[in-house]
Order: sequence, then C-alpha cells, then structure tokens
Amino acid sequence: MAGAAKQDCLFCKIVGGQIPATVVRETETTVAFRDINPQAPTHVLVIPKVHHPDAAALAVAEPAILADVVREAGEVAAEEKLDSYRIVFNTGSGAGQTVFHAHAHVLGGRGMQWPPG
Ligand code: DGP
Repeated sequence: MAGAAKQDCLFCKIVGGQIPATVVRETETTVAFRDINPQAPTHVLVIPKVHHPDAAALAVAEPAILADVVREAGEVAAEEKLDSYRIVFNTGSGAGQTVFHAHAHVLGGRGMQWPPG
C-alpha cells in the first residue's frame, strides 16, 4: 500500500519542498540530496517520495520503489565518480536511525572500515 506523506516527518517536508535541501537527483519516485552532516567526501541520502518508516517496511509495501532507491544510489555514485562506495540503511534507533522515513546513505570518497562502527 502506498505510504501517505506524514505531517511531522522531516523527509516528507524535504519531498514537499517545505524544508530546503541540496538536491542532486530526482525521479518520479525518489529524491537524492546531500546529508546535512556528511560523514565522507560524498554523503548523499536517497529517499522514496512515499513515506515508510524504514527500508524493510518499504520493501514489504512497495518493493519496486526500494529498487528505485537502490538504483538511484548507484546513479549518484556514478555521477560522483565513485568506484567504491557504501550503501547504508540504518534501521532502528539502536543502529543509529534518527529519521524514520526510509533512506539510503550513499557514502564514498574515502577508505571504509569493516566491520562498521
Ligand atoms: P539516520 O541517522 O540513518 O536516520 O540518517 C539521517 C540523516 O539525515 C543524518 O545523517 C543527518 C541527515 N539529516 C537530518 N536532518 C537533515 C536535514 O534537515 N537536511 C539534510 N540534508 N539532512 C538531514
């Protein structure tokens, strides 16, 4: 079922243009914009325009749009000329999720450690 915009959701407000963001790509179903607190030389968030609380919920409700998000993450990496990059879906506050609207972090432009912290 399609996720309706949630009134108190920060990322729904970015989708709606009520909060400004540095948008790098937009499609019919997604928006990609620079993270306000970058953790790497490239740190872009790719979000679905529909509201779902996390990537797994989006996968259950609208799997084609999760595929759009991942494809757009790859397009961002290509535009930023990243040969290696990381896509992160923090899920749950214990994993560092602070905004409960599904989003992919696209991180690149520096070396990455494994396991992540
Ligand atoms: P997470 O912690 O996984 O929920 O990621 C949320 C990210 O959103 C975090 O890296 C910071 C970013 N962020 C929070 N508020 C804003 C905002 O108003 N604008 C932008 N561009 N990014 C934001």
